Amino acid sequence: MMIAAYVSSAATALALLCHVIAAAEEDVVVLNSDNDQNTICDVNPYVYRFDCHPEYYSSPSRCNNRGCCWRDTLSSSSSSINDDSINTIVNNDGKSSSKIGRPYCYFPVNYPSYKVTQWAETNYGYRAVLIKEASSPWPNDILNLTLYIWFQSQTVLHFKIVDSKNARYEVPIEMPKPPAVKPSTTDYSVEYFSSPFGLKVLRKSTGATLFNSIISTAPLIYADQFLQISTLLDSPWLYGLGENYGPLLIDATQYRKFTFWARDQIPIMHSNLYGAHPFYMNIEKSKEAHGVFFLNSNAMEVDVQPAPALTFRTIGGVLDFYIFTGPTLENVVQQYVQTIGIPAMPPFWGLGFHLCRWKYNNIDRLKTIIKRNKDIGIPYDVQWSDIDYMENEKLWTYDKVNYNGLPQLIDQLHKDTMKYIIILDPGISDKYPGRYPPYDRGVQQNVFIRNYTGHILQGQVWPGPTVYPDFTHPNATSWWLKDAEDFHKVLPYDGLWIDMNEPSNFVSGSSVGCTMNNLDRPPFVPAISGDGTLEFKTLCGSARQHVSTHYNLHNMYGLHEAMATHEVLLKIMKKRSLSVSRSTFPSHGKYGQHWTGDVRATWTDLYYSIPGLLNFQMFGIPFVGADVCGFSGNSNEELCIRWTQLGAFYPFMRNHNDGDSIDQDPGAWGTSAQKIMKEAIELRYSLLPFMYTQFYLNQLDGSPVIRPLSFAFQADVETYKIDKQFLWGSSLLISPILERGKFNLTAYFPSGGWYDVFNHFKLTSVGRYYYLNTPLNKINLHLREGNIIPWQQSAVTTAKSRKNAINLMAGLDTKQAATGQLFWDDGDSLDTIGKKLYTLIKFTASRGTLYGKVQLKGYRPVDELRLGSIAILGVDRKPTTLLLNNKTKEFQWRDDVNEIFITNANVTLLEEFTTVWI
Ligand code: MIG
Repeated sequence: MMIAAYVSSAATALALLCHVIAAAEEDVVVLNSDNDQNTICDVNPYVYRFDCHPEYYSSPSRCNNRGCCWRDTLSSSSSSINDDSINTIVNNDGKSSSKIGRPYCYFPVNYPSYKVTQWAETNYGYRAVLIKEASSPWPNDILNLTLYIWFQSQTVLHFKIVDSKNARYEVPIEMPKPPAVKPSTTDYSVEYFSSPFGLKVLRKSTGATLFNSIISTAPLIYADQFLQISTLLDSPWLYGLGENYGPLLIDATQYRKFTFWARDQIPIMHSNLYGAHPFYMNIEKSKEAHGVFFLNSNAMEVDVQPAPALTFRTIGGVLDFYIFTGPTLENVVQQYVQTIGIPAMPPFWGLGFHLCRWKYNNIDRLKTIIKRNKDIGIPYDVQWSDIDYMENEKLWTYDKVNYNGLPQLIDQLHKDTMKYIIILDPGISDKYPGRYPPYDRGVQQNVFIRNYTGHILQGQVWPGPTVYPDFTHPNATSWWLKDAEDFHKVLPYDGLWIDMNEPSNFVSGSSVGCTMNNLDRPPFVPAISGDGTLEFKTLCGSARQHVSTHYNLHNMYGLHEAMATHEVLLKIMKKRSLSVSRSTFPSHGKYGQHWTGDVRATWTDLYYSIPGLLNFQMFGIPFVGADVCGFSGNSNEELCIRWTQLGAFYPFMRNHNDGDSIDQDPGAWGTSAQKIMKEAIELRYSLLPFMYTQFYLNQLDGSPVIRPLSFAFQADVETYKIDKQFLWGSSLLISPILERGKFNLTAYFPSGGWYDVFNHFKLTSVGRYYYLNTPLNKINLHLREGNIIPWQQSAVTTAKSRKNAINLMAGLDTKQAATGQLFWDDGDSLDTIGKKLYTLIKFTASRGTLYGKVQLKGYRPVDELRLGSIAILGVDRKPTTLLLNNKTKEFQWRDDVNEIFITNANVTLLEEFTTVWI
């Protein structure tokens, strides 16, 4: 492969490469070094043209002023890569679109850039000095940089490029600083190019590219408010770069721009959404995988182009990267999640069914809805209240007129072993000074965000004029706690829902607008949605928070609110709880959960909910769901049925919709729809022991709880793009219907045996698509051979279903073997894993036996963990005798599917048990 890298003199460059291996000769295209405009602009194939004018309105003269090359026609020597030959599209209204094509204005080779003047080995890795002589076209260029490279572990490399002279803003989250390891022990090696500076990280075993900025046509730019670095990818297969709406696989044979700026934005394609997660994974040509995390919280964009390459372009902070070597996708996620933080363990009840809507408007309506769903026996753990429970939308109040009797209703829910969650918005009304303690105390304790002039910034949200807590302020958590505690005595909620925390603002910037300073009018704004300003529908960048400016901290507003909320909930509940947030940032999973916001009640949104949730598995927020049946617009019976069937497999299942659409709770539909929805939710409840065990596994190493097929079948390229099916753990395959009027499906089955969970027939695939008949009441669910699933009968709440016997379904593989496990604790105590207050049972089937071994017996409930039925699927021949714990036990045999079925083993799982069939 050709890489457009350029050296004016290969010999000088090589002389500087003292401690590291030189970039391999064959990677370097040495062009003529005369500075002839045509030669240096002759960048071919054109996929190596990197955008030199990412702002709106590029033109030949603007391009020329930057010393860049302008070509608006295809070069004759272009490759055949599909290209729509357009520059950043400028819409009629002058707004940019993030759909991009080949740039017209691009960097020539030999564009002024940094030179490595020192390269030193240190006890943690390397330290280098990068110097540049000429300034870039962006103001306040920083000419003297220091590069640090830390060999953090065998699989994690960390590098950072900072201003050598002045400290700059860095993301204030806690990152592990493990002692460095010896270069000889790492999976990666590092190379650099000295002029122009470029850094390359390779996989030692294969030479695959993990990071490579040695690109002569993509100079490093490091100005105060414009920092850019490009990297070549090993292959066009990409995952990540969220929060986004679209397919799972990002195809880097196409041009694409991703933007990162937390925004109250209905999920649509090519737009920045509620959260920012600058993390991607790249599956290499050899099918191994690595990940790259850009630790930066400023507004940014990432260009994808078919070199294939990525360009990170941010407007603040420093360049701070982590590289994870995998080599499996699963390993990459584990390494990333362990770096940003293992998620909070959810309470067991959180896995139950949640019901919500905006504008029940009064308690009678709320009671009616609760009743009609309970009356038809919907398993139902959690009722939520949206903003209409509040008095004039004021935080920490409830409407004593329309919701008269709400505390009593919550008591009743609790008696019925249900839970209750309320919404909170960050905006605090400033309309009632002297009469509204959350505001008055907030002013006293100085916790509100201030504007540039030092006055409290006023915006506008539901209650009208509002001010915004600065959750980075040292007083903020205790201020938040006081109201949360007092209010909990009034309305004993069990969890909190933190909405609007991008933060959202109905007036842009503030009620008096923003300034014209460089934080509100930076020299460059990424192609974010809205009117091209940072403050659109949020606060001014120039606003001041305790730790830094809002310009720097904006993307972390939701994270900081979640941190405070998590702490508050711990203090009040002294148990596990939920704080479900709309805006998120890396490390959020440690403090809370997420839902994907205002999805529409459409089939398209039903589909994209899958890649959406799969992405958050990679971002370390495994407890995530989309609003079942859709949030905005009227749902309809068929859509709501299919959404409930899919939602039954979301880690977080909540039916919620907006105030102006028709009712969509299960009880709202016709009786046959109700029945199908009930069956879907019952199926979910019956599988919760298995799902809960996935959350335990997530605690151990950050593994996802649901997975794309590619995670379990990385050798099979066909799986890379599959995002209409997914796995629970790595053993249950969900193949939902995602289209209207469709009653059959072609679903992919990776190579191996798959048992239909309902009829127990085995499908043996060589890795191809199969046709599945799927009438309206059917869910396609397959158990991968070699796995044992614990499950139990559903009940109306998880508190009740937890008491039911644990049943086992074992799908034997061709060697008559299978394994599985069950994690069990009381469901909501803190740190049961650390304190060993749990029970873990491993199940093994092998050559005519199936047994359970207790690994740890830290939780010994008297009324739980009885072993009920056992189904053993795919047994090679009909046994004559079956022994359970050495005693003959009656069993049934199904000849058509070769299945042993024991109706009720009736032994405790707290002791070892053995089944033998002869
Ligand atoms: O401006 O609280 O995403 O779930 O129902 C809308 C009302 C505010 C947005 C949330 C949605 C919630 C709604 N909220």
